[in-house]
Amino acid sequence: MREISTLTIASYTTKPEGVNPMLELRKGDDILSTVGGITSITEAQAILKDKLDAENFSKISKITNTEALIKIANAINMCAPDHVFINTGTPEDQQWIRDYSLSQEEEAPLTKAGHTIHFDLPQDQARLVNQTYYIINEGEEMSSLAKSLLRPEALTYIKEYMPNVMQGKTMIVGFYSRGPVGAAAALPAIEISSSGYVLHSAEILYRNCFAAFDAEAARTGLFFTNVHAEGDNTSADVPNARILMDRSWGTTFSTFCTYAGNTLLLKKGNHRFSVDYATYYKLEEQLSEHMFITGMTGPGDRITFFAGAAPSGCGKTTTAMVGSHFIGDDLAQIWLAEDGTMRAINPEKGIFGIVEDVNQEGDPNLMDCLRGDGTEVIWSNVLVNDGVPYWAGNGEETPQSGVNFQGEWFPGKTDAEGNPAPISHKNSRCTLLASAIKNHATDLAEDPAGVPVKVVTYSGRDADTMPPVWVAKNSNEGVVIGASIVSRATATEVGATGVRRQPWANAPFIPGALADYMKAQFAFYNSAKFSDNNAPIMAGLNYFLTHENRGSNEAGILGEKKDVRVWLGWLELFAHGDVEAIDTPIGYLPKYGDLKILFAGIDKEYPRELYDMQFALYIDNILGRIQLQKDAYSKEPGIPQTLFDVYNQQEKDLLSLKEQFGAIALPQMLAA
Ligand code: SPV
Ligand code: MN
Repeated sequence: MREISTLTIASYTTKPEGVNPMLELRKGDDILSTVGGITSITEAQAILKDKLDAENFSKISKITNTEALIKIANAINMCAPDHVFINTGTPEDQQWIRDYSLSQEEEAPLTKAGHTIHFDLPQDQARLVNQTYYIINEGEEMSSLAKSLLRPEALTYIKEYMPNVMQGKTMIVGFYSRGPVGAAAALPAIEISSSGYVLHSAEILYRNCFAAFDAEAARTGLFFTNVHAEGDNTSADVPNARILMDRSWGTTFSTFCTYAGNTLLLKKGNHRFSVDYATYYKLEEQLSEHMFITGMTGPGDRITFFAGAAPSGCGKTTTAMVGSHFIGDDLAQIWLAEDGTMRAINPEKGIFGIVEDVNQEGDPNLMDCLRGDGTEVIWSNVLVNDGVPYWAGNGEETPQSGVNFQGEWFPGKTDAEGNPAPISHKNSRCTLLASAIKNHATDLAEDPAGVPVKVVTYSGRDADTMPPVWVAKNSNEGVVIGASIVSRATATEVGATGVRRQPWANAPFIPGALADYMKAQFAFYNSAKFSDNNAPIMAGLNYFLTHENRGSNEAGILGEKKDVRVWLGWLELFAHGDVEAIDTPIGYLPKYGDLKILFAGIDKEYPRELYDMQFALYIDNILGRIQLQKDAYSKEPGIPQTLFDVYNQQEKDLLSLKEQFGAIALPQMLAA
C-alpha cells in the first residue's frame, strides 16, 4: 500500500459567520469507529490486508485517503462479511455486481435484454419515515418535522444489530461523486452494502469516481459514508429496520430493508447531509434542493433553465422530461457562481422514477426507454407476467395473471381488508440512466460548470387553492412560495395520510431547524452577488386543481399532463420579459391570450371558461392557506420576520380585493 496522505478538513475547522453553533461537524463519538474499533491507519491496513483477496486489495490500494480507509475497515470489522468486493466502476466490476445481484436473487432477469425485476418486501415499499432518525448530540436543534435519536441511543441500536450482520455475505464498496467531478457543489461519498441491488442501482444513479475519489475528498474537505445491510431480508425483521443518519459525521446506517429510498443512502441520506452543509457551512453560496433541472427552448433557440421543487410523487419527473434539455428529475446542487449566475448540477446521473401513470400520452420519452430496446432498466415492485413488467396507469392491456410485490396476482384479488389488490405498488419504480432519455442534455449535465438557472418553481398537490402558475414579484415572495407548499400525502412514504405542509418540498430532508433553512433561502435569493438580471424568477406551479373545487359540473383534475409544457413555456417567455402579466396580491398571473397561443402550440383549444376556472382567485381559500402557514410558522422558533411580513401584506391586499370584487376574483377583473 502506498503512503497515506493526511486529509485537511478546511470546511470543518473554519466556521463562517452566521453559522448556527448547533450543527458542529465531527462532534461526539464517531459511531462507526466506536463499533468497528479501528482508529488508526495501521490497524485499518491490517484489516484490509487480512479480509480482502489479492485482487480487491490491489484495487483498494489505489485509494490513499486515510479517513476513507479507516471507515471502510471499520465497516468490515463491524459487519464481518465473508468477502469484500471493491467496485472500481469498470465494465467488469459493473458486470460482477449485476451477476452478484442475480445470483443472490435480489434481481431476476426479464425478457427484454438489460431489464431485471427487484421486489422489496411488502412492508418496505417506500421510505420508512417512522424508522428514519437523525443521530444528534445533546442540545442540537432539529427540524420539527423530523425524528431524532441521541447519539448514545443510536450507538445502542448499532451495537445490537450491526455487528456480524454481513456474515455469510459479500460486502461491496463503491466510490461516487454527487455531481460531475470538480463541480463547485459536488461532494464525494462511499456506498457500502451487502446488497448487489443497492450497488447496481448506485452504478446507474451516481457517477462512480473511484479514480478521482482522493482528489475530490481533498478538494471538498469532506465525504459522506453509507453503510447498509439487509440482513436476512424477512418481513419479521422489517420492524427492526432503521435508517440512521449521523449529521455530525456524515455517516448513514441502514438495516433490515431493501427499498432504495431506505438503503441507497447516497440519495436522500446524503441529500440531507448536503442540505445541512449548504445551510450551515455555505450560507448565501449554496443550496441543496429536492428539485428537477430542465431546459426549455424559447424564441430564437435560446435555452432557459428551470430548477423546480415538488414533493415526492407530485409530477417532478414528468415536468423535468417536458424540457427540451432535461438534466435531472430529483435533486439539485445549486451555487451562486463567480459570474453572478445561479448554477445547478444534478448530483445524480440516473432516474429512480415512479412508474404509476407513466404512459405514451404523458411520458413518451420515458416510455421509449421502458418499452423500447437498448436501455438497462431495474424495475421494482411492478407486476411481471411472462417476463414482461406491467404497472397501473400504463395505458396498456392488463394481463390476467402475474407476480408482484405481494406474490401471485389475479384479477379480483383482494387484500386482508377486502380492498382490490393493485397490479403494482403505487411507489413501484424504474431505475435507468438519465442519458437514455431522448431529450437528456448529457453534455450539459456532465459539465462541472452546471447550467445557469433563470426560473425556480415550487409545486405541490393542491386541489382547491392556487392557480396553475403564478410568479413572485420579488425574491422574498419567492422564498415564501417555497415555504408555503402544501401537498396531499403520496405513496412515497409508508404510513403518510392527509394534506400536509411541505416547505420547499424538501422538508423530509431538512435535518436542522426550519428557521435556519429559511434564513439560508432568504440569504441566497437576496444575495448582492447576483449580477444584473441574473437572479432567477421564482414561481408557483399547481397541476392538481379539480373541477369540483372550481364550481364545474365535471369531475377530476382541470387539464392534463401535457399542459405542463404551456405553464413552463409561459414562464420561459415571462423570464425574458416577452409577455406581460396580471399583477395580483399573490404575484403575477398569465394573460389568457398568451396562454391560448401556447396551447395552440400543443394542439389544444384553450377555452376562456377553463382559464377563468384555473386563474380565478378563490380569496377565502388563499386566506385560509395563509392562516394555516402563519399558525404553523409562528409555533416554530426563530422564523425570519420577512416571512410574516409577506403573508401580512398578501392578506391585506387580498382582503381589499375581496371587498372590491367579492370572494372569487376573475383574472379579467384584476387586469382591469
Ligand atoms: C422520493 O421519494 O422523493 C424519491 C425516491 O425520490 S426516494 O429515494 O425514496 O426518496
Ligand atoms: Mn425525491
